[in-house]
Formats: sequence, structure tokens, C-alpha cells
Amino acid sequence: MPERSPAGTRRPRRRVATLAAIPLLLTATALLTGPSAQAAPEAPAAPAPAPRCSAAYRITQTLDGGTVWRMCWHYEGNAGLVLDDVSYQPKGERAPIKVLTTAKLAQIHVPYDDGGNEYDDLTGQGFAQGLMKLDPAECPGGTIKTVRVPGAYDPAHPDVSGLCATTRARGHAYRMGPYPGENAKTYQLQGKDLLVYTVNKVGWYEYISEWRFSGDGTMTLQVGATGTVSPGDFDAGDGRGAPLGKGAKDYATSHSHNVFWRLNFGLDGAANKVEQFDSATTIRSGGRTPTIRTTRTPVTKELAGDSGALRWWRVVSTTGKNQDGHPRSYEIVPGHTSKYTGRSYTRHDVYFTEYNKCEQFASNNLANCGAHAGKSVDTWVNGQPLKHPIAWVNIGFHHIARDEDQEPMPVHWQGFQLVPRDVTAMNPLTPPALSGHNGHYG
Ligand SMILES: [Cu+2]
Repeated sequence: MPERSPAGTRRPRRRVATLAAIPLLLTATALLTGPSAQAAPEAPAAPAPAPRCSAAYRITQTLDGGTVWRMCWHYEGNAGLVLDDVSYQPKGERAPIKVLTTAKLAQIHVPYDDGGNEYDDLTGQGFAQGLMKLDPAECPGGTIKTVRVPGAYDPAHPDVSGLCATTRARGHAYRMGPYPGENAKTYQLQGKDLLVYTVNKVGWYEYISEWRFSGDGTMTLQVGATGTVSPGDFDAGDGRGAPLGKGAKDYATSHSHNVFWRLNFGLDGAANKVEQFDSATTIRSGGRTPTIRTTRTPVTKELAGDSGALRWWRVVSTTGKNQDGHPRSYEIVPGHTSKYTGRSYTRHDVYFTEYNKCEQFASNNLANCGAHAGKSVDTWVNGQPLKHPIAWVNIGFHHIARDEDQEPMPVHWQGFQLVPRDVTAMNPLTPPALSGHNGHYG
């Protein structure tokens, strides 16, 4: 077995016994150590309203076409990084458009295929305490912020230079050009994104939690897993692993990483509603092209939703409209997911629950929500009307290890996007020459 001793410079791979108790104490105090408890906000730069955090907890970035993203951050003892008051202000908008009140990871659930180990990395395995110090080279062109880690492993050194805010090339934001021989201009833009991330070590894994913000209002939320496959989870005996190393002797046990995000939308700073879209295909006789009809269904009560090839959801502002008179919304666009059906809370792709302060983690929720309340998101879907919807997004990755996972393991990503839908009347990056191309202009 290639197992290395977890002693010495490496932390023991799991510290269940010691850590399980610590975060319980932190759920309440984490809020108190957040930015609201810090120094008074600085004078804001017009026209943005005063942020509810001091400069050290503020991230502001101007991107392509003059788009500005603004947010506050704080760090909690279980969730790790939390982004607050996330707003988007494309050129031409007089004020920032608030998008998210709070956004954070809500669990990384890791069950092994052999039915042995099963971890809740956020609320059971010290994800937040595993915040890694970043080398400046890991945050090129950016700023590494100092994070005070509640319940730090080393109480004498709770401050970790572990939050990177930088920009990264996006590639084409758009392209539009003529056919060969036509005399017309080619419009193209190489975009860049605001990238905010932390690296959190849990056992043998390191999770890179990325939050990308693009000039056109798109957000990309993803978690990348790297580090190394757990040397303690090699099992040659039961056929539930993949052979690593020479021949067929050492089998790394297959397992899942089920990542949940919790999104407290605050589009336009007011109550939001949820809509589901389904498209149905009709096959027609005679080889004619099939037709598709799309229906929109208001989601008025709590929902455990299953994605489909032609199903999606959006969160809609009840007050704000763009300059075309269309209500502003953000669409949830899941990336690839390997849905883990083994637990009730991983059985659905998206959950919408009515806001309840004690409901913070998709599984192994630590707060006491009452005597008969469940500990996972599925149990909170019980028919309440949605007045203040919280969106929970579940993206799974079934990890069947491969030889290339040694070593270090290449980063494997899972995540989703939040895509603006009618937030602005046109592409906010439209070049001036095309500004009249709104609707049927030809
Ligand atoms: Cu894995």
C-alpha cells in the first residue's frame, strides 16, 4: 500500500471527534465577528450606496465596458467564505443592481461507494478551519486578503492570508463579424472576470471555491477538488474502486462529492419570486420539423426540483424592470451533475425554501430549528408559500479515481452559473455602433 503516515507535517486526514463540537459554538459568534462589527464604513464612491462593510471586507472591481461588481465578504466557522450584498452595475445603469443578499457554500457531502465513510465537510470536518495561506503567485495581479478564521486550528495564528480577489481572462465575451468578402466591421471583445476564491483543506483534499463575475452580469460558481486521493480509502476487496498504481492491487475507493450552494437572492433589494420553465416537444407527421412549446409556471410554494433537458428556473424581481419594461431575473444554469440518489437531500437538483434563519446547511444542519425540524434541506420543503425564497443548488461529482489522480490530483470542477435574464435591455457590453439593435431593428 502506498499509504503515507498522516502524522508529521500532515494533519490527520479527519478530525471528526475534535472538530464536530467546535463549529457549533461558532455559528452564533461568526456573525458577530463579521464586517458589521468592524469599523464604520468609509465614504462611498458615488453613485454606489454606502456598503455595509468596512474597506477590508469590500471587493469592488471594474470590468469590460465599465461594468462594476461590488460585494462585501465575511468568513464563518462552518461555511467559510460568505459573500454579501453582491451588486452589478453595467455601464448606463445609474445605480448598482443588487443581485444577492448572501451567497455561500451550503455543504460538501462525501459518501464513499462501499458504504463506509460519509462526510459532511462543512459542518463536520472543519472545512472553514482548513483555510490555506495563499502564495502571492497564486493570486496574480490581485489582492490577498487576511481572513480571521473562527476556531482556527492554531489559536495563536487565526489570521490567514487566504482570500484572493483578482481578475482572470475570460476569452471572447462576444464576436460578430461578416462573411468573407463582405465589407463590414468585426466586433469582438476579450473579456476578463473578477475572480474571488479560497482554498480549503479537508483531509487529503483541497477545495478551491471559485466565484467569477463577468462584465455581462454572469456569475460562475464552482468548486474544484485537488490535493490527493485519500490514502486511507484504498480497498482492493469489494470491486468498488479503481486501480491506482501498478497492476490490479491497490484500488482507490470510489466516492461522491455533492456540493451545495445556498443563495439568498435580493434582486433589486426587494422580495423575489421563482418561476419554472418547461418546454414540451411535439413530433409531427410526414417528417415535418417537430415543434416546441414553452410554459412558465410560477413556483409559489416550496419546491424540490429536478432538472431536465428542457427545464430551468429563474428568480425574478418583483419591483425592478429593465429599460425594455421586462422584469429583471437571474436564471440558474447547472453544470454537469452526477446526481447522488443515496440520500434524501441529494435526490433533487434544486430546492427553493422559504427563508428561515436557522436553515443554513443542506445536510447536517447544526442550528436548532425546533424539536420536530429536520437537519437537511429536503425536510424544509413542506408547503410553505415562497415569499422570501432561498435557492439551494446541488451539483454532484462521482469520483472514480484514475491513474492521473496521482499526484497531485488534477483539479476537477463542478458548479453552475447564474445568468442575467432581462436585467438590462441589451447586452451591457454592446459597442456604441450597435446600440440601436434592440428588438427587430432590421
Ligand atoms: Cu474525490
